[in-house]
Amino acid sequence: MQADRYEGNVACWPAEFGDLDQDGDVDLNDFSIFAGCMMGPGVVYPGGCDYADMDDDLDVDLADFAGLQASFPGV
Ligand SMILES: [Ca+2]
Ligand SMILES: [Ca+2]
Ligand SMILES: [Ca+2]
Repeated sequence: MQADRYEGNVACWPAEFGDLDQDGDVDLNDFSIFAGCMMGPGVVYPGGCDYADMDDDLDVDLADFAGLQASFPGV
């Protein structure tokens, strides 16, 4: 019997908060994506930026940046 249902790189693991490019870490690449998505409070973010909306209120602003910062290792 082999139990090989658990593979190391399964993509269905919930994305870590802040990993905007979904490469498994939170680094400066994610920050640069976030910067391109940040439109300010109350402004609906452009398509593809849903991961940058940390607090899920349909904009990308400083509140979301705080969420990203909290995910950044070493901060
Ligand atoms: Ca990343
Ligand atoms: Ca907001
Ligand atoms: Ca938001």
